[in-house]
Amino acid sequence: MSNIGSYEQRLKDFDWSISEKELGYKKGDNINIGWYCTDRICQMGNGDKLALIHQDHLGNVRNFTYNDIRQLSNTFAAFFVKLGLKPGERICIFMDRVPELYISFMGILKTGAIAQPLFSAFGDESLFTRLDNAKTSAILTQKKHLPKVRKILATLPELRHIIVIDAGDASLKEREISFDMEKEPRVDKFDVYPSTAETPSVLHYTSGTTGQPKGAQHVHYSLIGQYLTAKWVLDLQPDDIYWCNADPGWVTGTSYGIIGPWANGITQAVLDAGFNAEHWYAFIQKHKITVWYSAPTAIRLLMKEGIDLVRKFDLSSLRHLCSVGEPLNAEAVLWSKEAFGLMFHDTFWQTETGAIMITNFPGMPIKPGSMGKPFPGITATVVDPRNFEPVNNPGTVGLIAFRPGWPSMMRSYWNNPEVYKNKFKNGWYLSGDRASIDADGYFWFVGRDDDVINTGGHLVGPFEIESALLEHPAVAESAAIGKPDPVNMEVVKAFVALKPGYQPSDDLELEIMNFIRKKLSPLAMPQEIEFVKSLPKTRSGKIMRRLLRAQEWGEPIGDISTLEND
Ligand code: 6R9
Repeated sequence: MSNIGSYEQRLKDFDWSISEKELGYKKGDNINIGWYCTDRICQMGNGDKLALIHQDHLGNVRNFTYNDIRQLSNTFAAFFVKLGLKPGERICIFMDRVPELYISFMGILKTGAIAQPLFSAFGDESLFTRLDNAKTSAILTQKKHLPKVRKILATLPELRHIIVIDAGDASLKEREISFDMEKEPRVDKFDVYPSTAETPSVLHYTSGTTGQPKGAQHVHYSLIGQYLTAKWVLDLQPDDIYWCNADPGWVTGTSYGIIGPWANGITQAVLDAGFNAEHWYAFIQKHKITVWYSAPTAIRLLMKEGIDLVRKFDLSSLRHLCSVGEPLNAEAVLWSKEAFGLMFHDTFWQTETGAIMITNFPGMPIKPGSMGKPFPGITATVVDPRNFEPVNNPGTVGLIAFRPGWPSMMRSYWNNPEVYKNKFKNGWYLSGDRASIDADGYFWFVGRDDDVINTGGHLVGPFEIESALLEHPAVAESAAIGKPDPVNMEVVKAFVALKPGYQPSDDLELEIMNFIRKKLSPLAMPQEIEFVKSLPKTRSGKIMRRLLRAQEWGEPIGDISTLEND
């Protein structure tokens, strides 16, 4: 039996107080995510339970119990206080996925400071923009990333402390200080900052389509949403071994790679290594992963490696699979059923929403290619872009909109109230994505608003074109964009990366065109297919269609600081 039970019943009875009650929280109480994810689990008698199974890129495994992460996060917190860091100050986490990342995140929250996680793969410029924007006071990092911090230090006067977690004998410079979590005397008791619902917790940067990246500012009350969505959507149960393969530089890696599972007292496994299908399957097999939260880009890379590889491993521990970050094409859902005997459950949400908003719930019939239905307590619709009124017509495409007021919603964009205000129209929060809703209430993703193609006045979403392309056996990845056309304003152009064993050729292009002609309307048919080795993606695995588009139009490419380039 899944945690959510009957979706219909939950919809009827729903109130966020369900989550509050389970967490023992009442309006006006103190609520500190750091305490809830560590101390509370120990108080409930689970101090000896494994909180973190950590595997590094060499295959070394280290285990941490809830009591370990409670004490070690206290140790971090006490150190931050000793340094003079105050509640509300921003402390950046700039580390690979080492245990210190996960544990210091809790330590920061316990002091009332704001955690600012960033991808350790960022170069010095991307790092600078975000530290400068947030006026960050301290940064936690590893020796290997120190040169990037040193390079920008002179222009960051507010950055008082550079905390190096693995300095060893390395000689440190001005403002740098060593802190080795394992060597410090453990702090058993720490007075957790008495944060309340609206106390800021996490500052998560999202890459804007143009200009500066925006920092979505969250609060401790977000826990109410993250806890319950982790329980009902990811279906986390006491004996699960859960794996979220997202880096905490991306919101998925914090909301569901730290807070969600730990607030539920679940054992989670972390693999600090890049994508490699064989290593990933071996990781699932070794740790007997039961629940896996992944992303379409990763799933498509696994598909590219083929099903024979899957068969070399015993993956029978898997019980529930979820996906986020990009539209999950029907073909990928059907493939996962064949490969793992389980369908990936799509989940839709954003840095700004803080938690899952629309999803295929455990036990609910999945319509492959659909994102599913709103989480109970979330009022979701699609609105007409002209008047921001709900379209109320099955199949009509509009802008995905949510009624503000859910617990984990961002409270502002850091230093950017104007852009924040612009996200709201006619009483709705606008996600910036397009979708339609069918007669059964299932949401169908169309594309990001900026990525929609306008051909002769008709709007075509890239997802339907890409989904059709991905059904062809030669196609591993695809991106559809609008390219300039003197008659139709835009026509569709598709970029395609092929699976191993296929070579680009005119014949193959023709064959793919003929294949998709039967699936797409004439308007959505690409005029051109360009074969590429791979597609430009963000560090969170999102295809950067606007980069391909800008190249096609000869326009400036905008902010590409989150571009994956290794
Ligand atoms: C959690 C996260 C948000 C944007 C969002 C949309 C895209 C996310 C999706 C999806 C189609 C899904 N997106 N989930 N598109 N289907 N299931 O990804 O946050 O990095 O802020 O990105 O990602 O375009 O607006 P974030």
